[in-house]
Amino acid sequence: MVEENALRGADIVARSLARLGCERVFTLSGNHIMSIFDAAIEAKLDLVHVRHEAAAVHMADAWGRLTGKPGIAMVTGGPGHANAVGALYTALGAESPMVLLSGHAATWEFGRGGFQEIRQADMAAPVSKASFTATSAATLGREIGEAIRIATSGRPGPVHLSLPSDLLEERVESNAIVWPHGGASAAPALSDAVADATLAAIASAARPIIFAGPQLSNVSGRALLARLEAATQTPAVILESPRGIADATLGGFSDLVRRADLIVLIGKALDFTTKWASGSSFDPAVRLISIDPEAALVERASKEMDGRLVLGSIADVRGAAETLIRRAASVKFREAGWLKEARAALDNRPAAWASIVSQTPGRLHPAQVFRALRPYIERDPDTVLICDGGEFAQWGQSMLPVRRRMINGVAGSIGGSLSFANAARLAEPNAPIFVVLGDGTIGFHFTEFETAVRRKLPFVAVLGNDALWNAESQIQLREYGRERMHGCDLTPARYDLAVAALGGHGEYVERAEDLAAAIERSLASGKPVCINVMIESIAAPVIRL
Ligand SMILES: Cc1ncc(C[n+]2csc(CCOP(=O)(O)OP(=O)(O)O)c2C)c(N)n1
Repeated sequence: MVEENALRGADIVARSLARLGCERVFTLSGNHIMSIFDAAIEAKLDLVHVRHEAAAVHMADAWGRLTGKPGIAMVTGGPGHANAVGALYTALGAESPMVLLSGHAATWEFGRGGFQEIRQADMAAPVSKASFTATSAATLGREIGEAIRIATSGRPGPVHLSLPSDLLEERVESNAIVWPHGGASAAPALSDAVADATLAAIASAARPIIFAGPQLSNVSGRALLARLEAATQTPAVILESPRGIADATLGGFSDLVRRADLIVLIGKALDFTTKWASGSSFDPAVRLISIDPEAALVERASKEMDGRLVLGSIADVRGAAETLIRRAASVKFREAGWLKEARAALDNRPAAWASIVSQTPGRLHPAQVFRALRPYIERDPDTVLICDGGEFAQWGQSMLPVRRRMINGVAGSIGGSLSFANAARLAEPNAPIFVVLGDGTIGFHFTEFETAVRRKLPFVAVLGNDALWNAESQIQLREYGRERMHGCDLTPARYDLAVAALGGHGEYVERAEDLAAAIERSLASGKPVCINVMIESIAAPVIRL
């Protein structure tokens, strides 16, 4: 307990978070941050403590993606920070509004070989929007506010702030404390003139396509994009997978992209996922429009397109979409033929998938798993679907409806899903939550099942167990030949029993006809669940028109 007329730096941090509406903190304890744990009692912060610092970041990332509000992760200095940093990579790719608060050696230890002292801000810089170290106890609140403001403004993303332990212990007179101001800074609005020029380019194109990024991948973003598609008669597609235009979610779309004559990027980087709109996947004459809150991405598009950028504009993504929809009402667009063709390509799935079965006794084909799972994902529009891993998850992405979905994103970083599920359950006490993941992937943060049991966070993880890191194994098969496949094998471990041992519920499935009952029992258990489904090792689906 501290006297109210003089607060510790730690109290300023905890109360600043509470003032800014961040009452939940994903964390793992450590010397440098125990003062904040102590201060969290008066500030009434809910400390969700986990089993690896990266899991705390993954949870803050998922919280940011699902709620649109900043997720907060807090870890100790040195090794705790180092463990957390890797997970920032995923949050950066997903453009997730989140803040990593890391404890840090005391300021008087800087550069002197202090306990767990390392240049933390430098370490986190490449994987965050901003990365800095607090400079005084009195201004800790302002710096927390600044970190949150940067994370939630413009193109959202992770921000790191290190908190030296002596500043957290220091007492500051209440009249000297600089408390944070809330709020994000809005990116500029798309001007009517640029909106009209964009719409004119779309109207005069024969086969335009709109690509959006993670900022529109939540429920409201998808609804907005659907309205933009309808208003402009132009296929509008989210690219959020590292497989880009070849993402199994997009059916046979990659074959159709080749014929596009105009691509409009709205909050989507011109990067490897778009194949930089060049090469054999694109018409060499295709033109581009880039609308993005980040000037550097508009500049990149201009440089890459070398004269084929019709226009670029720095603007807020959602506002831009709304403006385009509003002004599209007075524009005449082409007949619906191209849009119909594009939607047919996006919905295209081989007819054989409806009946494909395993050739291996005791193992299911991934298509059998997702045929059984589909009705459970479909029956509640609030269902959160989390896909993680390689080939098995790709089957899931292509066969399950996309409404509220989280995938590892353009970062292509596997392993976050069990943490995502925990955060999703905290954000959504009642929605069904399913995870689809591979047996390699489940190992990264397996003990998050213990967090889930401890915090009573039920979800159902459907594990495709082929005793293999199959995605990489498929690369070896393709590139180097069957006889050179090695280093990717696993055991057919009983992950279901391990989850039961941690206090959750486990199911083991070797036959397709047993899967539905296993899902029913899992949902009825009210516990965190692993359905360990033995599957054949099948390559990810490739859909051709
Ligand atoms: C953090 C990270 N490490 C490694 C990889 C490379 N990688 C991508 S998919 C994959 C295999 C996943 O195996 P599993 O979870 O069993 O799924 P499967 O492909 O067998 O369905 C690996 C190792 C990655 N993308 N991210």
